[in-house]
Amino acid sequence: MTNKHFLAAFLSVSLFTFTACEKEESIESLEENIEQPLEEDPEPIDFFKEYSRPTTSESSEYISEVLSYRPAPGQYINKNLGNLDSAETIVGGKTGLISLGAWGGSIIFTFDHTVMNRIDDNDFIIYGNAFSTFSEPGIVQVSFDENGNGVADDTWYEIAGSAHTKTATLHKYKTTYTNPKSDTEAVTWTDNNGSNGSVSAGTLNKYPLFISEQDQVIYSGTRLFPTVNGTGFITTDPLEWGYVDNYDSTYQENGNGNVFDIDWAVDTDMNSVSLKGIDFIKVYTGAQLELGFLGEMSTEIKGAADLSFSTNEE
Ligand SMILES: [Ca+2]
Ligand SMILES: [Ca+2]
Ligand SMILES: [Ca+2]
Repeated sequence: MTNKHFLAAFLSVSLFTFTACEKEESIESLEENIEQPLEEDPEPIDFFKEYSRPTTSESSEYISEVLSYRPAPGQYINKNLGNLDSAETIVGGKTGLISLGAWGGSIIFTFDHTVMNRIDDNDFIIYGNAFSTFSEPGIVQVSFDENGNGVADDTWYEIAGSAHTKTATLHKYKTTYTNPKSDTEAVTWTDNNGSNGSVSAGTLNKYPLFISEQDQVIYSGTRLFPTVNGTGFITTDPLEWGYVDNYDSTYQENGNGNVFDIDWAVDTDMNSVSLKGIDFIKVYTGAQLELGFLGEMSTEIKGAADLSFSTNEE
């Protein structure tokens, strides 16, 4: 091979290598171009867009259905104020009445649409039977039907009212009620805080009929400690805001109801959560108190409404 030939061969090899490299690079950059859209995060599923139920001209501002009624022991729960028929009276208006019994007794209801979280505004109202000297605060939880199955089996978020940050308030609280298997005996309870007590009001008390075959029932949630005054003539002080059946500062002007902002919802560790709207509302009695002849402190509900329907708001 002459020097000339060698040079020519060397150049052609180099040229080939160079071209090959260039080709490789261009294949790589092509691949990059192809892969790029795949590397991006897939569009996250907007569960709210997917599953929220919009309001239509047929929609009602009031409760459309009671999904669950699980009262705690109490004087009314197996009587006129405590059966499923009375639970149904809170549907479609605000003149029904249902009693939830002692601490932890609950009801879950829904509307025929998703209740939207209005910006910087209250979103729904729950009507109770409190009066100025007598409040029986109930705690509210809200939930969005995030799996779209129409069932309240999704994450619950509690509305953290004014008393939720008080030191006396017990979070992640649990109470076990034991079935006395007798209509005339008090229903005893123990809690996860080492306390115990009973729900008793003469012969009126009964263990919830819906679990009359069950030896025990456990309820969990947050326990509030409202102030009770007097022994004979008993009065109870309202909590500041954020509870049902509670004579707070706007209760009367709101037509005997308590207003709620979905923005008050928190997770189980009391961190604020952001919800666009909710499908299910749960209310449970927030206190465990014996009030002499009045019996147990028990939250009552007369109905609930979506505030976005109100035309004459202040
Ligand atoms: Ca709101
Ligand atoms: Ca669901
Ligand atoms: Ca009441």
